[in-house]
Amino acid sequence: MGLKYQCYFVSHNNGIEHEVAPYERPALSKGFLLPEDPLRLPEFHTCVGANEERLTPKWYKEHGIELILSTRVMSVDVRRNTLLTAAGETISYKFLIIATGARALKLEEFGVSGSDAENVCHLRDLADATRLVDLMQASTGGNAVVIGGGYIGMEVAASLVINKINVTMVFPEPHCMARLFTPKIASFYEDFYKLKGVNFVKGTVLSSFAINPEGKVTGVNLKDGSYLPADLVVVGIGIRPNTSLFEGQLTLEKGGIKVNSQLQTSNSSVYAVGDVASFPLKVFGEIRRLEHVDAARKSARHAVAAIMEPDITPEFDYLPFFYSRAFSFSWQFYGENLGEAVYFGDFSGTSFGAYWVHNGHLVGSFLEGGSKEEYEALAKVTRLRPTINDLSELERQGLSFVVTM
Ligand code: NAD
Ligand code: ISD
Repeated sequence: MGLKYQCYFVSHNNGIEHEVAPYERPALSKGFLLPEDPLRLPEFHTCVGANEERLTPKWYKEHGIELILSTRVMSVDVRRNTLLTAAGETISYKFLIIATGARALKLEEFGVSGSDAENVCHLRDLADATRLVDLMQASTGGNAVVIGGGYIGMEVAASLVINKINVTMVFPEPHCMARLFTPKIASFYEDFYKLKGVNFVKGTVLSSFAINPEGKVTGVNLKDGSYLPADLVVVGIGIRPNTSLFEGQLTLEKGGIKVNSQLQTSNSSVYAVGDVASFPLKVFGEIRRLEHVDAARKSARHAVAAIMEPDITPEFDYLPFFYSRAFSFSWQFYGENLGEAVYFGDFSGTSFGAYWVHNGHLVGSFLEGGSKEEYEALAKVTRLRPTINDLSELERQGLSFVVTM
């Protein structure tokens, strides 16, 4: 086939990240952190999560794809269709797919220094996760502070508890997963985490690290004046797309590289996929950038189809999908959390959910503890955006509304 596959990683350090073939990041904040039977490469190379072929180095070779690892792209010239690598090699392309993803935000960007201390972790790549495992093993019975109440915060807090570490979570919002959850959904998870011993400190942020003469963080000072002792700190305060190679060359929007409904950027030879791409979300009629593995997989697949078969590839028509797993929980969300939330199921049990109704249409749905069939029905019906005239009838029908539709 003679296809040249340029594999470009942006990472925070010079760890093992650069030496391995692409992998599924969701594993890093879940199975990778478990104390027993942890997930390790090659078990989670790219696509394993989608029940497809595992893309090991052997797979790339067998498919005629040159996988260039340990190589940083220093600059790109989209007018000349070339990349320049740190090794001084110029690579020409007919088509370029940008999949540079995003980097973890650091507290330094909020004026707090010290996040490069040896016991402060971010979690974005394999090197970060490997370091976190080592630190967890050295901190059994000790105290961890988790900064941030989003995906990383919630998934890592659960793993820390499972690793027998005392956890305090600190975040500025009134409840966890503020981008997605309503207070009612959040309180279900927070109550469970509290039963597991997790302490929540909400409505404040860190003001400084307390650092000992050896350069180790011993605690964190919060803006509300309180102090939390820490043997380990995990920072999960969001990400920023890696766009710098393309700034001034391609159109940007919503912090990402703007693409059309074929994932094509403002330069027709260049496509962008995954966390870095801001794409037209047809269902909502606006440009969005989504940070989730499902959007990454599907946008990548679509970009390739658009390159290979431009005449028959339809517009990318994506329904936002997010999921998470922690402790024994597993939830899925489809669509958007706009309008009024209508709850169903047993919030004191193991399965419950919510619909979001906006301007008389069901636009979003959430389910904890569903079966494969229930999640499929949820996705199918949410995509249809059915008219909802009576919220109390929707509440009464609950999950059967989507299952029987
Ligand atoms: P996030 O956006 O999910 O959550 C960020 C959290 O940090 C929020 O609670 C926010 O209020 C808080 N925060 C922001 N500034 C803060 C500050 N100065 N002090 C304290 N808290 C602060 O981001 P994340 O949890 O860091 O996750 C990073 C990325 O990884 C995201 O793109 C996320 O979607 C992805 N991820 C997804 C999954 C999943 O889909 N299951 C799992 C892990 C990571
Ligand atoms: O599901 C996930 C997950 O765990 C991530 O880290 O999606 C994100 C990535 O940002 C998607 O590439």
